[in-house]
Amino acid sequence: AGAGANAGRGALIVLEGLDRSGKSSQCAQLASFLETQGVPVEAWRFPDRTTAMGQMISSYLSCQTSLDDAAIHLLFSANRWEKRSLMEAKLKEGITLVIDRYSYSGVAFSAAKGLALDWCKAPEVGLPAPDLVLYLDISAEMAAGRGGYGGERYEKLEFQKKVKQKFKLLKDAAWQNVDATQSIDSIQTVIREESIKIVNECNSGRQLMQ
Ligand code: DGP
Ligand code: NA
Ligand code: NA
Repeated sequence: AGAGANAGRGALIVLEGLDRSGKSSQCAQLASFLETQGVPVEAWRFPDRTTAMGQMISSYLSCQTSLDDAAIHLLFSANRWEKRSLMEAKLKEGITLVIDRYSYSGVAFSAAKGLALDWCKAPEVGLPAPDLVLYLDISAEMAAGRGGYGGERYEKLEFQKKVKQKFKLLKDAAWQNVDATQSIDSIQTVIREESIKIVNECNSGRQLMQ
């Protein structure tokens, strides 16, 4: 089904979690599933490393450059803002967006460095509000035990423990905890059920929140 077949708007679905929580493969599987159901869908991720700002972020994450904690925080946020009008346009057209990380990572990772939570939240205010946040809940120890930390800046057990503490402070009305210690298939089943519900709600005409 094309976007034209869609009566309402697309849903903004965000997957969040620690590094190695399994988000990226769950996002890809969810987007493919929705496609098979005839839902117009795109899979996105933040940071979007393809833009000029995204390249600066990527260079910071791979430790090729250093940046002040506040400056990199604002750069991550700006990387979401530069996609705002496109996000809004897609949702209005009826396209559902499945996004690997969003403002919640933005706040949790910077607050884990010791920046004040409210200061970290401020630049995120006004970005499109997610309809559903699926938080893949796993301990930092278990995520680290899966191996494959790629050696990027934040991929260290002690830091991930702090990030997890901050994520716990960010639960809002759209937030759903998903037990990410289950099998990949069981996690995907839960994610599909929750996503289909929200896609149908949005499709049936609820207006895009400003
Ligand atoms: P990913 O490409 O999803 O593996 O994310 C790269 C790393 O950057 C990962 O450790 C999570 C972190 N991250 C993602 N978004 C933000 C953000 O907005 N702010 C900060 N400080 N870190 C972020
Ligand atoms: Na990562
Ligand atoms: Na990832």
